[in-house]
Parts: sequence; C-alpha cells; structure tokens
Amino acid sequence: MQTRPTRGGHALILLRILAASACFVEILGAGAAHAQEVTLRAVSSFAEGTTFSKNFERFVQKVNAEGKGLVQINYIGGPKAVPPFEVGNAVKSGVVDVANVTGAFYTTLLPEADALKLNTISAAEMRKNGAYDYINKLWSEKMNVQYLARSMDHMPFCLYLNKKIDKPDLTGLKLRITPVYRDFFQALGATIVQTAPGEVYTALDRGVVDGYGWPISGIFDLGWHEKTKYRVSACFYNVEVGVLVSNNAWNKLNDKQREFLTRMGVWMEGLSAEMPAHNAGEAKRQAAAGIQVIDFGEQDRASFVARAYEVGWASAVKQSPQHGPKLKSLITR
Ligand code: 173
Repeated sequence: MQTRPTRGGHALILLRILAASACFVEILGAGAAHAQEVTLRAVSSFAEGTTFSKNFERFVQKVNAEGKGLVQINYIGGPKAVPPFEVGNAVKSGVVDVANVTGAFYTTLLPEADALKLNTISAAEMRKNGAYDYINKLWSEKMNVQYLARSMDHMPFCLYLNKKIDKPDLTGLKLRITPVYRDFFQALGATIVQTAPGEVYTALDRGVVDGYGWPISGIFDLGWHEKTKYRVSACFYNVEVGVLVSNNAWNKLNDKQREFLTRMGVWMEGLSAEMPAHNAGEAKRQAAAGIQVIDFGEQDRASFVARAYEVGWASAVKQSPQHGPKLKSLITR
C-alpha cells in the first residue's frame, strides 16, 4: 500500500520507492492537515478483461474515479502477475493489498472458503443476516483478510464434456476440476485432475481430460469452445468470486476510507443482477458455437443438482465441523 499527501512533498520520494515493494503508510508530520490518499495494489486470479475479472475491474475504475484524495487502486493484473492458486497467499501475507479471487483457489489456507459457492440467499441478505460478519471474522482470523465484497454471484457452475453420457454417472471420465467440483464429480464416479484455468485449453487439446467443470459463462474467453462438444443442462452451485483486502492494508485505513471501499464493494455486488440475462446469452452463444446440451430428463436433472448440494455441504461440514454448519445456516434458506 502506498500513501501520499494530496499536496506535494518531494521528501517522501524515498518512502514511495520503499512502498513500491511493501505495504507501507507514510505518516505525515504531526499536526499536518493534509488528507492522505492511499494506493492499494491489486491482483485478480482471473485473466485481465475476462468474465471473472470484469466486475472487479469496474469496481477498480469506480474507486479510482470517485476515490481521488482518499483511496486509489493500482491494478497490477491477472495470473501473469500472481498464479491463481498463489493469490490467497499473496493477500494473506500482504504482498498485495487487494485480490479478486474465488474461495476454491485458497482452500489450503482456509478450507471454509469453498463453501461460499453453496449460498442460496443474496449478498444483500447476507449483509443483513450476520453472514458477512461471520465470514469477515473467520476470514480475518484465519486468512488475515477482510472479505470486502462479492464480485460474482447469481451464476451456476456446469459440466462440459467431450464424451456423451445419458445419465448422471461419470464413471470412466477424467475431468478437470478445482475444489469447486472435486467431491461432486468424484461422488459420481469420475477421475479428476486439478488445473488452473490457464491450463484447460491444453488439457482439452491433448485429450488429457474428457471434460471440465466451469461456470455457464467464460468458455469463450480462452477459446475452450473450440474444444468442447457438450454441456450438461443441469448446472449447480453459485459462482463465488470475492474481493479480499489484506488486514495489513485494512488496519491502516481510516474510517472514511473503509466506508468508501465498503460502499464501492456493495455497488459492485449490485452488478450481479446483470447475471441471469448474461447467463442466458452465454448458453445461446454456446449453442451457436455447436456445443450440444445433454439433458438427463426431469428426474435425473433434479437428482444431479440435489446430489451436488448434498455432497457440497457434506464436504464443507467435514472440512470444518466447527464452521460448516454455521455457514450453512447463514447462507442458505
Ligand atoms: O473452475 C474453476 O477454475 C473455478 O473454480 C472457478 C471459480 C469461480 C469462477 C470461475 C472458475
């Protein structure tokens, strides 16, 4: 984190250089009435300009437009800056101040994080019913971060395949996963291989996997539609991507700066209202690209989704007997 007085101060140049490599606050001389502008360094666990960075990037733009003299965000970029599964570490340790990252990418640091995909109530409701307070306390204690706001919500995950199946049985299929899909796909008999998003295209191209888990949106970002034949019509869970702020940075902000960032975060959460229409558009675009829908029929469709949630919560509770059940009561109806 870099801070600078809104008015001059060349004596602070050395401090700025130091701040370029570490989270740092310049304290102005006693009694100085300068306002402080803080610059936070941010990364995304998804490639710049792609689906799961977009809402976050709109948030960054808005913060920078409205936060002059208060808070600015220096957006360093996507996985080229920090590999997706390292982003959690980077924000926990304060190497970066802000991260746009899904819980599935930092389960090694916080096993509870992946459970946020199981929410069935809105972020607005979660702010009201105490869920956010609970999440923030847990994330703060175990991860050294604030869970500022959700950058993605109201979008399901799906199963994409290159081999046709006609019922919810994944026996004999080798599927690309992250923790989001691991236990569910395994429960249905699949063999699994975990990869970062950046490795999916090559895995499909080489035939290393027969399919992959991914949200309903985003397969065009990295060209996977060229290597995808089918999508199972029954999708499941709810994509969670969140904006985390390192406590190292957060603790140095004043109330006004915290309130401003929180307000911007709530604004960003409002963007997820666009998702249902966006999701429908993506499904159409997939059909136009020749991706066929596999429909199990009404009964198996319902049991496929029910099984996803059953397995999802069972593993969340197993991972965290202490917090799993409480999270379930707070983020579902
Ligand atoms: O499939 C994934 O890489 C994954 O876990 C994920 C999570 C949120 C948004 C997009 C992908």
